[in-house]
Amino acid sequence: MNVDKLMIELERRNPGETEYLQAVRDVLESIEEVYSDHPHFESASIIERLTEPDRILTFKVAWTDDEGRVRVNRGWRIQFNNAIGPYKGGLRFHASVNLSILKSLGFEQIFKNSLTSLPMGGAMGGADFDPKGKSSSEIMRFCQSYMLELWKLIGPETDVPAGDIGVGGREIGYLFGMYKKLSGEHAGVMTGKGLHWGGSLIRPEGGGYGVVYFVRQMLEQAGMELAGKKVAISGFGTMAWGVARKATEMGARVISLSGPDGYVYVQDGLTPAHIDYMLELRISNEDIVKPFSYEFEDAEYRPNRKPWELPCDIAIPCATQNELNEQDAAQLIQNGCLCVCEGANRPCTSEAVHLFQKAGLLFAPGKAANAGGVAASGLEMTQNAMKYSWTREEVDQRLSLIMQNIHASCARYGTREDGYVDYVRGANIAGFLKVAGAMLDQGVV
Ligand code: 2IT
Repeated sequence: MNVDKLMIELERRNPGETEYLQAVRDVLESIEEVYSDHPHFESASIIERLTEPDRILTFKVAWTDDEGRVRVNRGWRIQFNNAIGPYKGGLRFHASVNLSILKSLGFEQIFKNSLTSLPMGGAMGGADFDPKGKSSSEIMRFCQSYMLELWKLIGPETDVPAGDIGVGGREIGYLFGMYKKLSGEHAGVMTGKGLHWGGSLIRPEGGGYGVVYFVRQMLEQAGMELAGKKVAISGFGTMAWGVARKATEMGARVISLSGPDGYVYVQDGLTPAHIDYMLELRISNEDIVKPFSYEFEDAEYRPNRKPWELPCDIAIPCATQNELNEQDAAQLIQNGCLCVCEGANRPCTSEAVHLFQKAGLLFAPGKAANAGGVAASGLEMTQNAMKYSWTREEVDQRLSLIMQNIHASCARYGTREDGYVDYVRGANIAGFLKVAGAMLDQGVV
């Protein structure tokens, strides 16, 4: 495999899609060796086939705001690869959404889902709709209009969307309601559903819990433990909430949260009251963490700054792509950080990742570490198929086991001769081999 040559061709076919091209390059660099070791990958053009999504639906979403004005957004669903199971992945509603970002996320999702060991292909979708400041009725009308197009593409055995940034339980409810109306079926066509209509216990927490289970494994492998560690996190959404809950429960001290306008520093660590308040912030559609400093005396609001300036043992970026750059990485390293684990999808720039690895920090990419979210989705699909619900403990146990297995796969393919585990390389190779093997078995389709 010649990575540069493949990238030139990809750039020609996908001009300007920076995020997507970077996501592909990172995977290609990791798998170069195993690809060349197996000539049948090359002869079956596995890379060329993997980097071209099976299909992309782009559609208009017209809806009426509370003032009676008609608004128009653009919606997408990218069905990337279904070699190992039905297309599976989130929907993101955010002003920044574009085709390149969704393709980068959809591409990553193929490998992430493969790592979970559950039968799920890769997909991603969303809209350039900004939920900030919108009323619940506006959100409902938007979701209904979105589903008017999406429903033709999805199904429990075809494509099973879930949430992502801007799409939580409320939005899944509105989307699912419209799907049910249009299809006439109460089917397991989405995950993240409400508990009383097909949802799974631990799905909302799954992503965050999974990240903490993964960090526990990384530390254990390196002869350390989570209890007593100082943890800086960014974000304030479902992922940050789940991480804060589980890390605190396991005896770590979580000292920050953040929004686009700055971060909140809590010296003694978040308490259950702080963590519960995170849910209120989300429900109010508030995208800044400033209200924490009104609500809690011990929460210090630091506007227009990032939590990566805080001395900490562990950093867990849980906000969005490229939120942690080279300077942030240098600062964390200088402050003696031991471990960086991605809660969000691609929050660390490639330059930041290289710095962490060069400095010998433990670093885990989102496609391995945050796979607990989609793994819990997979467990929701299983329960829907059985028309049964597992208890909280049953789901949590399965999730914990899945995260242990993902860690073991990363270590298996990513451990260097000097003993350092390159989790990026391990995750990419383990995720890739399974999908590539399935594609080979299934012929040219
Ligand atoms: O990034 C992710 O893995 C998700 N947004 C969850 C996807 C899913 O289908 O649960």
